[in-house]
Amino acid sequence: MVGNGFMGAAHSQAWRVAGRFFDLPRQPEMTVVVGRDADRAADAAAKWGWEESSADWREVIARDDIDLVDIVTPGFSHAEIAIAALEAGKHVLCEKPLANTVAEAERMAEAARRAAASGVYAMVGFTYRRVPAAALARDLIAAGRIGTVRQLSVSYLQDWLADENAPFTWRLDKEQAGSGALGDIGAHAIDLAQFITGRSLVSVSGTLETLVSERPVLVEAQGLSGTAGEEKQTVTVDDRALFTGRFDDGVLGAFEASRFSTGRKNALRFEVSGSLGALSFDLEDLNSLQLFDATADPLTQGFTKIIVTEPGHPYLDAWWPAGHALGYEHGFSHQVRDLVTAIAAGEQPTPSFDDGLQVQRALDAVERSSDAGSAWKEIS
Ligand code: 4PW
Repeated sequence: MVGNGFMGAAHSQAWRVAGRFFDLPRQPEMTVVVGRDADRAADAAAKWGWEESSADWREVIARDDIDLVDIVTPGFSHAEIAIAALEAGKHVLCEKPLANTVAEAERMAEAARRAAASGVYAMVGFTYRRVPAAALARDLIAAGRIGTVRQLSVSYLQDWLADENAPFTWRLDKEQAGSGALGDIGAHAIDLAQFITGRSLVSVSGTLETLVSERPVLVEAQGLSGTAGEEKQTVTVDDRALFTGRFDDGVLGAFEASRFSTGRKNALRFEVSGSLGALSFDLEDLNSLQLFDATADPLTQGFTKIIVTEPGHPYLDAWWPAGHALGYEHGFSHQVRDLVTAIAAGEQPTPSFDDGLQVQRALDAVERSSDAGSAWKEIS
């Protein structure tokens, strides 16, 4: 695993746990964790259970005992590491968004296509597809349970930047992160919308805005934020992204991504309305999915809260008895399960780098639209 921040912790837990709950065709071995700072990497190895640590990802990628490289670094380094790993014959799991630019994502997708021809696979980490309630929503929509999809809205709302004295972290730096709320969490909204509906966005119209343009420097990182210093640094990304998107079947979707939504901690939400019903989900209540059945008796109909913890629900067979809830971290274990299962079967895992590239193009189209006064832009 290359990277040892917050996402590194989440991925480490998944690599450790997945094979102990799911019956995997191959058992992951947590060989080396890589970090720029050797001491921090060594601490991460000891804390999260990696056999070794290193400060040199190139040396690690060249090793014969490494089969897969998991990239959990900021976006600016994804392309270089992923392409080198694929060319060295290693499978790759890469955090989202796939890259910082469309050009980088195109090179990554091309490298992934070449590698797949010899049975080496790449996957991008849109983890929320693997939240059981989201996977159930996809199944219900595909089965026609809400009829023809007519409209949807997807928002990803957080508030960790609402305090204007919250420090400047890499997620606020265009050079390192590519974009702000748009790529960091809006990318999840786009992927999830496409995943649950089985449709692709083809054009967008959007607006980006930066609400706080200077922040205190970071002294010590912790989770998404950290402790602030005295000096100031300029924010170079968007704080909030609002856009509408047209899908390939003509449906219009509404999207919002913000890290200024006071009181919303990690609210990835969707509501899909169809001719026979509707579905509604909120990641802050992730063990449930709301279903409205428009064909039911009007006197008793209403949104029904499905508790998504039954053994027959997606991914639930490996976990606890019904009603014993899952958390944020389980999506990462499900991701490991699906990735390892696909690799062992010699199949392309999803979402692929081509899927990641398509999301990257959508992000780019939103930026181009915002620059052009919200003009509609094709995703190409
Ligand atoms: O990918 C996203 C992040 O960059 C996450 O899912 C949540 O928001 C957690 O960290 C940020």
